Amino acid sequence: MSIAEIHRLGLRPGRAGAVWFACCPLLLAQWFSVVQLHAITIEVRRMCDHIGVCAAGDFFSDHPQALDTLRFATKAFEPFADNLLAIPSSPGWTATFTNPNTGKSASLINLFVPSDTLIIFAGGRDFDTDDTPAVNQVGAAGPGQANISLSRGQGVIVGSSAIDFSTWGGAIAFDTLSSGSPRNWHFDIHTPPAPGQTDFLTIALHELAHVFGFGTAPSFDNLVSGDQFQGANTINLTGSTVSLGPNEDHWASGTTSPPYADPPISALAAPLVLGRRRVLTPLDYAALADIGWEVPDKLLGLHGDIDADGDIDGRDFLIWQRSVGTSGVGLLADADGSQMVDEYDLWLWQSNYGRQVAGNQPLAAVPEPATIMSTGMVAMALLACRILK
Ligand SMILES: [Ca+2]
Ligand SMILES: [Ca+2]
Ligand SMILES: [Ca+2]
Ligand SMILES: [Ca+2]
Ligand SMILES: [Zn+2]
Repeated sequence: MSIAEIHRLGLRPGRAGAVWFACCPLLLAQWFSVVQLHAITIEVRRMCDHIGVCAAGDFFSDHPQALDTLRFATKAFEPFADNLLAIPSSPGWTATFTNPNTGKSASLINLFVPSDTLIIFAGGRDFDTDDTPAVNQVGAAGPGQANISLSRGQGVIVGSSAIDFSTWGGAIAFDTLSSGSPRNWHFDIHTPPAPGQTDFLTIALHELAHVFGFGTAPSFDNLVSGDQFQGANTINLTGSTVSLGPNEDHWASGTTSPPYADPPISALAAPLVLGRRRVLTPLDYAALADIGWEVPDKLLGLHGDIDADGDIDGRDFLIWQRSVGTSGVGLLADADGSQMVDEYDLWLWQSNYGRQVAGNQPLAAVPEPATIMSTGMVAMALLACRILK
């Protein structure tokens, strides 16, 4: 089994894998039976590893949890079913990107990029040194550039007729200092940030969306008219065009997503607020579909509603519990359409627990509160098995 396949399963060699095996031995047989899946792989490389110096003062060295949380965030994009051609190392090409540790341009000769894979270089720096006066920026990212066509089989991706998007990958950077002191990052994926903390998962999801072309791709720009985004999937979800903020590269401040009764604010509605978690909503996925990504239908509706009855409750969890570890097409408990039932589906369920679709009429036979509580406790126990320390 290749490292790429291990990464898709959210398992990594070494201690984290050993924790999983100890908790869940029955999953092993299913784990090894995983075959060809139609999804993409995102390979995260620490910039400090790339240059060979990971030491104190480097963002990812100073924050050992950051890499696991960033890799978790990439799972929000890995269900995309695009077929991306490999970029061989032979043609003599140059990849360029913004070095996340310095803000300066960096280049690589003949980077090999496997099929259906994006490579993202990750690092950190103090953005206050980039901007005068300081604007309290917490992250930055963008797709990589190249001196060759990067369409990777996705058709027209540049210019005024671009209707799709592709890239070899890109770079993502996180802020190290806030007014000269270490920024108070929150890395845990299962708990919200405390007041004043910067939620790493929120920023990672936001910045990764920029790598995937939100606000950065020609196919995004081609769907902007005035300050309105007018992609077909977006209009289908919201019933109208959606307002963008200044520079037309984020949603307008406070933009929420259907179809929830209590609609959440998107992680792509700048500015992001300290002490809050924002994740990708159906609206964000609709825009990513509009700019050319093959987004599973499940991500365009209520997230975590495994039995598709309009709410996220204990019943959804019980279905997940019965099929965790399985893979294939059309699995009910595969909440994100990744063709695997895994801990990311559980996280989608957990982080949307209690929500329901707008106008939903609760069914008569709702679980008793005690049942819900015990279900939640089971979920937490399973999560404890899987949290990668
Ligand atoms: Ca800073
Ligand atoms: Ca595409
Ligand atoms: Ca449900
Ligand atoms: Ca899944
Ligand atoms: Zn942004």
